[in-house]
Amino acid sequence: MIVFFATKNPHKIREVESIKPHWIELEKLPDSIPDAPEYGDTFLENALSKALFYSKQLKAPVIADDSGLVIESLKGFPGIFSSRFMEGESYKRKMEKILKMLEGEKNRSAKFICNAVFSDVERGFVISSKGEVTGNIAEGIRGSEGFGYDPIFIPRGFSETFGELKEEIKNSISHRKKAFEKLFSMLRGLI
Ligand code: ITT
Repeated sequence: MIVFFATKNPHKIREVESIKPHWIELEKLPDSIPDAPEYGDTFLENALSKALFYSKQLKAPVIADDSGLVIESLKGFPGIFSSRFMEGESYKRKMEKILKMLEGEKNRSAKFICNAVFSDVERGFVISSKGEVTGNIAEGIRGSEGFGYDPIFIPRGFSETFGELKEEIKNSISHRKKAFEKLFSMLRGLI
């Protein structure tokens, strides 16, 4: 089954390429397509709006992912603003800012959340799933694997950050892995 991945983030495509089953073939969005609106208050609302917007535009099955880093002692920040926080600045600057906000904080608990959505306006159905990976925010920026906030996130059970762990390890335990594994398995039962 050919499915468009409604994302402009190449790192997400790389990860889902390695997570997806063989019967799913991922197609990139055409360059000419406008950006989907992202006005939701939750990861689910944003994932739904991306998937529905592109599936209507393309008249084809689409998957979308809305995800982010949720830090307990910052009341869930950056959360749905993970990408938009300090927009235009490098992730190094964004991570430095977060580490500064956590200076002296003992509670470093955090999680990555991913809401994945499949939408097919022609067949007339939408399904969604959620994945989380819990862990802690490191004391410094470590490693260059992955993307975004990976170099400051230590998944539970490990001492390395996602920036230090090999991509196969991240892709076997991540929020994205859990969300898309469930999504594809539900989809398998429906088509
Ligand atoms: P699309 O909307 O085009 O998919 P985006 O990167 O803007 O791309 P989101 O709105 O879902 O996507 O924002 C996700 C942000 O959350 C992402 O840019 C990172 O800053 C952070 N994030 C999500 N998953 C992550 C991961 O696996 N590792 C590190 N950071 C992640």
